Amino acid sequence: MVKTREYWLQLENQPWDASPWGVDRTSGKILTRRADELFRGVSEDVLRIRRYEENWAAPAALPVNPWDLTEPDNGGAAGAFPGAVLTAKVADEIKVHFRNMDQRANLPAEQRVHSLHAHGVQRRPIYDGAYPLSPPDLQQNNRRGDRIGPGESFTYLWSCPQKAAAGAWLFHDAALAGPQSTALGAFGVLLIRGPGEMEPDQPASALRRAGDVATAFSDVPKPPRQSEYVLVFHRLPGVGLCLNGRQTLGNTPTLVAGFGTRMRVHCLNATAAPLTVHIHGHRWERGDSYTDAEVLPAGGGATLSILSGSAENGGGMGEWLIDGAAAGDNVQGSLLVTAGGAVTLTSG
Ligand SMILES: [Cu+2]
Repeated sequence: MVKTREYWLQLENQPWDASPWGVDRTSGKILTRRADELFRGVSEDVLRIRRYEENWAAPAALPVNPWDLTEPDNGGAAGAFPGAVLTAKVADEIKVHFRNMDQRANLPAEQRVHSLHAHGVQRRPIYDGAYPLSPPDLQQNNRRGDRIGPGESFTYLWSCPQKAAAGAWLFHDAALAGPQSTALGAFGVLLIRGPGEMEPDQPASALRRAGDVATAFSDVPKPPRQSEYVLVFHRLPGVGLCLNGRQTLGNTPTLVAGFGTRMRVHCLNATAAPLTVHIHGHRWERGDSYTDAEVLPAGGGATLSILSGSAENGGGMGEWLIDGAAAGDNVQGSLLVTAGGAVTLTSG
C-alpha cells in the first residue's frame, strides 16, 4: 500500500551566528561578540526552509542530528541547518506544502520569490520547481511551482517508486534567484530509506547538560548501536565553507558514536563547486574498493557506511576530525567515539 507522507515547510529569513558557542577549539580561544551581538554573524539575513507541524501550526522542534554534541537549541528558535530533514520509504508518495515567508526588506521583488526543487525523486514538471519550466498548475489557481511569491504557498508532489530513489538527497530553491537563495541557506534534505533499512537509535537523554563547556561534557548518554547523521556543506556569504551552517570546531558538528556503532553518514554538498570530505582514521567501501575520502559533486552527496572500530572500517575510541575541503577553503567537524558518561575533549 502506498503511504503518503505530508510535510509543511516554510521559508523564513533570520539572522545567523555561524559560531554560536563562542569558542574556537582549533586555536583554543574564546571568541568575542561583535557589534551585532553575534560571534560570527552573517552580514545579511540567512534563509531557512523550516519544518512545521501540520498547517504550519508551530515550528517542529526536531534536531537535525540527535547525536550532535554541538547542535544548538535542538531545532528550537535559533534553529539549525538544514532547517528540514524529511524522511520517506521507497514507494511512498511525498506531499510538501511550501509557504514563502521571506520578509526581507529593501530587496528587488524577484529575489524574494522562491521554490522547492528536489533531487532524487520523481515528479511531473509542474512540481519540478525549476525556473522557468514549470507550467501553471490548474489545481492551484494556475500558480507556478517555480515562482512562489512572498506570502504565497504551493503544494508539491514527489514520488519514489523505485529502489533507485533510496539515499540522501538535497532539495533547494530553484526560482530565478535560486542560486543566491540556496547560498543563503534555502535548502533541505530528503532521506529515502530502502526496503529493510534500519531506523537509527535516539539518545535516552540530552547530550549537553547545563554547565558543560566546549571541551567537557558531564553526562553524554550511552551511544547508539545504529546511527545516522546528516552533514551538509554550504558556503555562507562572508563566513565561508560551513558544516550544517556552522564554522570552527567547537561549533561545527561533533557526532557521537560508540565502539561497534553502525553508522550511516549522509554527506551532502549544497555549495556550487565540488568538495572533498575525509573522516580521519576511518575507511569505507566504495564499489569494490575502500577509500577514506569522497568527492561530493555540487548538489550531490554520498552515504558512508561505517562499523566503528571494525577491522575493515578502522576508527575506534577517541575523537576524529571530519574535514571538508574545497578550493582555498575548509571546515572541520568531528566524530567522537565514546562509551558515554563524562567526556573531556582536547583543543589547541
Ligand atoms: Cu539542484
